[in-house]
Amino acid sequence: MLFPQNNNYRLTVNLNGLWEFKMVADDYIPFKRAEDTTMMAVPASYNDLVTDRVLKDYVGNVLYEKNIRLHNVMTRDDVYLRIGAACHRQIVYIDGRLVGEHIGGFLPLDLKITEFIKSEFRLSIIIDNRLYNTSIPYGEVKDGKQTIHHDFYNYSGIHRDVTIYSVPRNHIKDIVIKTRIADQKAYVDFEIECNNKASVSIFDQEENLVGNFEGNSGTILVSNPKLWDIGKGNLYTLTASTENDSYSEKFGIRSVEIKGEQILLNGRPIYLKGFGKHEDFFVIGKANNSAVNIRDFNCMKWINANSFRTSHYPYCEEIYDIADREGFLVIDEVPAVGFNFWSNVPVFCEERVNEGTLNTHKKCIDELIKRDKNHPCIIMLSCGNEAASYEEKSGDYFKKIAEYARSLSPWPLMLVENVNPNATKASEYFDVIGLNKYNAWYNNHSEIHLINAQLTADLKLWRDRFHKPLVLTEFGADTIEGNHSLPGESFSEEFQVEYLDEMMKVMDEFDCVVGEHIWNFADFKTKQGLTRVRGNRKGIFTRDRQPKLAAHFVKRRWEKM
Ligand code: BDP
Repeated sequence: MLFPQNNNYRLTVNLNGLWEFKMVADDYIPFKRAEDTTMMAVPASYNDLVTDRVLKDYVGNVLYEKNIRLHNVMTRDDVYLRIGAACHRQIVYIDGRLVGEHIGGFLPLDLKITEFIKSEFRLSIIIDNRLYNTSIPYGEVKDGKQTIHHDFYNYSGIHRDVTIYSVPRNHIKDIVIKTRIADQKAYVDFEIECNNKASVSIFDQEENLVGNFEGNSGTILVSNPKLWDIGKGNLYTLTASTENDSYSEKFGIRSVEIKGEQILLNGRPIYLKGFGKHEDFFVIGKANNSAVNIRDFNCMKWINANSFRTSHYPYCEEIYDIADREGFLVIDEVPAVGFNFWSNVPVFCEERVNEGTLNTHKKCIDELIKRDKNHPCIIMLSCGNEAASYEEKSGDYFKKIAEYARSLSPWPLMLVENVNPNATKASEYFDVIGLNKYNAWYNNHSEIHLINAQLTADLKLWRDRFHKPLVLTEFGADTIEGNHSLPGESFSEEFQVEYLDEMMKVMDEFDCVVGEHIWNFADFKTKQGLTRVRGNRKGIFTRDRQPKLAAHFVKRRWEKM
């Protein structure tokens, strides 16, 4: 899948802005223009734009509608509609005719609409925010009530750009780029999916031609390559051209391998410093916003972070583009979250996480790889977060997931675990194990003095059973900014510092711990609950991206590392 691009052969039209909007019944079909609509912003979650509970907590279908007029230039070619992401199911109609649908709230819908359009037409998009047992994230709907088992708000609506774009008939459909490095040389293997014959050129950052090739698949040698590395977003551009099309794709030259208990980038062991994040901000909810993205990267650079995990779903393309440019390492995660109910109810069984869930999970991995494959920033694919991996059946489930992902991509695979190391049936199938640890928070609350012995014993077990690299993918304490206490009591800014310090001291003792991702980069919205006062407050930054006390502590630590 290629991101829409403007050039001599391709044209994109952005449809962001105000749309007609209304809640609609499940059997609603937009045969005619909707009446009694209100205005809605795109991209945005609709939940925090309204002042009433009815729409804010709504479970079901909503309609987004707009009249579109296209320039003649567009209607001569093939025309596609792309919705970057909308939670969670999108059904598209043009002038009342069903065009197609896509399930999954965090990856694009990309539909050919050539046969449906005239120069002027009515575009209706129905968005369904319901999550079921065969969805990822996992959810249940009963009597109109949505239950979720994950800890972020079920923001709903169109969250990323809506675009109509034209491409020539017989256009370039996809470009896959893989790089190998040996003896100061790089080999760039590429495949161009196109019925027409392509010529391929590679340019460096200064736009010098460094190599070319005639043909749709091959290898271009780059001598003395400038490697992509942490903090060094050296990017090359591969341009494929045919008799009637052209597409330019950025890529980086770098290698990632897992060796023993280490992750190697360009042959060197690395240590991940950073965060589990969320796409979450005031008013706009889960919508992509370039300004927020830039602020986030600036905060991450300020604090000396080098990496983050896209917990708990694939983020907007733009975020990976920034990471590519800035030399940030990314663990890309699929939304396989909510696979644990924190009770004795079995999760991996016919009625809950089943064959249908497995198929959705695989489809999502497939779509993520198709979308993200050429980003040098991605060093790993995380296939799930905190599943009930102690259940016997989870082993077979995750074995299939890992095999499937490996058949599609060379990325190392991670599973994020929070179970007892002796209990997991799933970790053995993955290259790197992510560990979410909430010592002195959810267990032995506030007893910081227990962290050292407990975490040490735990990490030893993980190391000795698996001999794989371990990344502390989550550890954190809810902290209300401005709440101070001496000595630190839980929820105070002092406590967060002491807690992190104690956890990090233990991590420093283990060579197999190759990364620390604090939970979370910033405070974020969750469903309402007794332990959530205005959401999850484990952020090192507040929701409006200002540092808590711990941010200064972490900044000093990471500066030295
Ligand atoms: C973990 C989840 C994460 C939560 C976090 C917490 O992976 O999504 O937000 O705990 O409770 O269980 O803060």
